Amino acid sequence: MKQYVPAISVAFALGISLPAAAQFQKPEDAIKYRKAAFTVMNAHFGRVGAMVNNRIPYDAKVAAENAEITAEIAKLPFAGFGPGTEKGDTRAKPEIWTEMDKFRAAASKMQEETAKLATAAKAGNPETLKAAFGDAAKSCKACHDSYRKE
Ligand code: ASC
Repeated sequence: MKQYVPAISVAFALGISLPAAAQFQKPEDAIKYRKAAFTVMNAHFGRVGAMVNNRIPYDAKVAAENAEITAEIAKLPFAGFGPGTEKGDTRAKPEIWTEMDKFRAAASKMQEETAKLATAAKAGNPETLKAAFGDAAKSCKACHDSYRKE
């Protein structure tokens, strides 16, 4: 029998930083929460990507705002991967829960890279931003390749 454990204790157990206490009534709520966080992160990271790839004009202020939001939101989704949240409306692979240390390491790496992205964006140099964006995107992809279904 799987037992549902509130996100806050899971986050502490995993050593993942929670900027604010997220709490879920049911596993389905945790799944919705983590997906919502990834969706918001994608919108802001994508905005930075559009600049880096010259799809929209480079604007240092807009880049810095969006990179900052990306780095903040990056702290959120992993609270939603507690025990009991393996099944449901999710593309998360079961390996997440059998390789939780590796998953946690990949999550931390992405959090580090998005923090570096925010720092790079503040520096106001598009070339520096581009390099940091590439590193951050790699850290997203690494996790998707191992832990997300198509
Ligand atoms: C994005 C986004 C991702 C990553 C990934 C990088 O903009 O939504 O999931 O970049 O595609 O390879």
